[in-house]
Amino acid sequence: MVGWKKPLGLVSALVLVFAVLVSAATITNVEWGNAITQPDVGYAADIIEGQPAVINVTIVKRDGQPFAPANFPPNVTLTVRGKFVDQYGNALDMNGDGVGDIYNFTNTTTPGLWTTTINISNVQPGMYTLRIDAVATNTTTGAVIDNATIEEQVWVAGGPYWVAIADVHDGEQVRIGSFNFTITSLSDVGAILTLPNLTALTLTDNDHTGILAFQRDVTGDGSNDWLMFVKSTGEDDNTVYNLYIYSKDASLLDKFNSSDVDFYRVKGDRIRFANRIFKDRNNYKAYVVWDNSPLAKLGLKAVDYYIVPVKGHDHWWERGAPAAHEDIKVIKRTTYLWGLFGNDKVVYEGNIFGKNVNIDNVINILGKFAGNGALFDTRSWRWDILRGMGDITIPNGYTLKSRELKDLAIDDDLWRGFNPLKTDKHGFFSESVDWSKLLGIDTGDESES
Ligand SMILES: [Ca+2]
Ligand SMILES: [Ca+2]
Ligand SMILES: [Ca+2]
Repeated sequence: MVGWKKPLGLVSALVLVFAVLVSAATITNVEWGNAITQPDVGYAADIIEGQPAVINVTIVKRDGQPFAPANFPPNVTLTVRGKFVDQYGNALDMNGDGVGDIYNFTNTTTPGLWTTTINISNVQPGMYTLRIDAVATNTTTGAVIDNATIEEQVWVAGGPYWVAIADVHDGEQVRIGSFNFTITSLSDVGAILTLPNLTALTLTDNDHTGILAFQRDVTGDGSNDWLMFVKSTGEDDNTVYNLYIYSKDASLLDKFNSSDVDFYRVKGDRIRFANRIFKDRNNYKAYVVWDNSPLAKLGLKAVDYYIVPVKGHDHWWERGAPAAHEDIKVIKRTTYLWGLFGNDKVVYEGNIFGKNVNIDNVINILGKFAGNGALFDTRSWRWDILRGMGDITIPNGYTLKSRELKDLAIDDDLWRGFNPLKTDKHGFFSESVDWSKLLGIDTGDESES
């Protein structure tokens, strides 16, 4: 008798484990059609209100077969439903009619593949949780015989055009076309804004989303646009707020005009050049921080810096949720005796959006502004940073020069001693930077955007 106990115990344990493993159906894959960005590690799917998005889910039943009517007895009905949920699991109203919305999936001709289209309108942009439930019910007994659930994070964008302004804070004035306001205070508690007519607008984060939102028509087309302060984590793990403005009006991107460029004198002898363009559609702009010290003027020794945006969509991308990417390179060019000796050195390479990048304690570069447009393409949809701007801070004793990136190659005024794009070798200058490649001049393999 004793001898039977152990094997029986083992068998029942195995049965239990097996039962747990196969107890429910599984949603094995969620695929988005025409989401503006696809979900990826660390990034949510990104959809736009007013633009229908397709969701395809692949579901297998508990025995591993496709979750399809043909694989169930005739008295079993299958339902697959999606809904955006609040913290209690209730369906949210995603089209402004006051009623929570359920999206019914239909099964396709591929067994186990279910599809639906969701249309969102009149919702505050932000992160939402989409819950999808697949249920197999015995219609005779009413019993659920199989089920699967999955939750997906989805960023809902408030329009196909938007701008992100990094790291806004108290005391800052924001200007968008004819609309402007001052950020009187901004913190976890909420924001107080001073509008043009000196009325105060108070925003609170009652729903604890880290988003403070309000609506105004900032583009002047008669339709409201969304303005949102989104809490984020800065370079030093500090709390920063990025301002997002969403619109269905393409003119939004042009409301941030470079003619609004500001110069500020900051601490000591430093000067900040605000809102300088790095990228405007397919035009990229480079900046030269030109040494004006007495030694440099005499041609004895000069240290100049070249701030070069890296061309291509791979370097100017945006993922909807708070994540923009703007790549630059900074080359330090040291020249002696009018360029007879010297060297080039890459001193920074990477993203500047939302960062205040310190170069040699000489220059600070903050990627401040990303103007995005949704590109609807038959092959892929994506956000493109159409316009990228930033603040460049340099010391007194330097001059900031700017040129179209392509003109660096032809403009000798921007080079001390000699133009390395025209001359391979000069005196004892040690070549360490491939300028042509850097500027995308001679290689045919640059990705275009
Ligand atoms: Ca509704
Ligand atoms: Ca909120
Ligand atoms: Ca508008």
